[in-house]
Amino acid sequence: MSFVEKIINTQRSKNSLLCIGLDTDLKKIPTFLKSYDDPIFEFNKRIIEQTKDIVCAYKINIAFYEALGSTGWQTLEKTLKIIPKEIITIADAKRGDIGNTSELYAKAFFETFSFDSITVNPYLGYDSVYPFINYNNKGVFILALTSNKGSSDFQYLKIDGKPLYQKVVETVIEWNQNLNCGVVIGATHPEELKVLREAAPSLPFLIPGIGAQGGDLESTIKYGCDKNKELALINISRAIIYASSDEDFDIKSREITIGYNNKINNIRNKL
Ligand code: OMP
Repeated sequence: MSFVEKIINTQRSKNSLLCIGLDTDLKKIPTFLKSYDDPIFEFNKRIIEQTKDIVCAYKINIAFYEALGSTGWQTLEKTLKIIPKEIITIADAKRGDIGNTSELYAKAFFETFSFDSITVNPYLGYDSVYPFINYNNKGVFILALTSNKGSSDFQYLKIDGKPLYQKVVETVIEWNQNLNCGVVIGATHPEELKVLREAAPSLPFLIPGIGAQGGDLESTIKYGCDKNKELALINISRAIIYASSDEDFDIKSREITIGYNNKINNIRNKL
């Protein structure tokens, strides 16, 4: 099964385009969890337990784990083990380096940690991305147009009359021989999202920026989905996982997740 087929199967079986971001920060989790040996794992476990039936993916932002040193890597490993196999795991690592280094990054995230997919920065070009896409049953989400303010510094620069982000998307279509590539496009850029979906009708789009960053859900779904109303993975991190700091924070996160899922599916039904 190709990576794109795995996305489609999971989105259909869960009836969900939602990806929860496990950007788990010791400073933000409920205080009562701090008496556990591994508070971050305890937090992730409860969020996963409460949401695994209503999401298609979990995106683990590696920064939040590597900042903790060796214990962070252990927490990451334990978290990955409790995510059901049919759900897509994304290592949000934003890697990319000269070829032999990228080979080891790919080995780290695809073999040592057995993630299904990774985010990759394309700045170093094809030979830096190839080691990831060469794992043909693993997914590679390539940064095209990021959600942050600084996206305007380089990504909008024109090359042969086209913005760089568009050139990236067009190039990823060429790189996608194994049907295992996708692109990252911020929900904060709805007009650009529309143009990019027209240019790339069958690429998976990982779309962060809903919730804390203020992206508009309606236009994100309308413009980000493919013709079958799928293939957009809508990532939400803080607005879901930090829904409450009470003991029942996980129940609250479930309620918020159901709310987002219903809203997304209502918008899809009207497309
Ligand atoms: P929230 O704003 O809390 O929902 O988190 C967004 C998540 O998506 C964080 O893990 C970011 O690192 C990530 N992200 C962006 O916010 N913007 C981007 O353009 C790309 C990413 C990403 O690659 O996931």
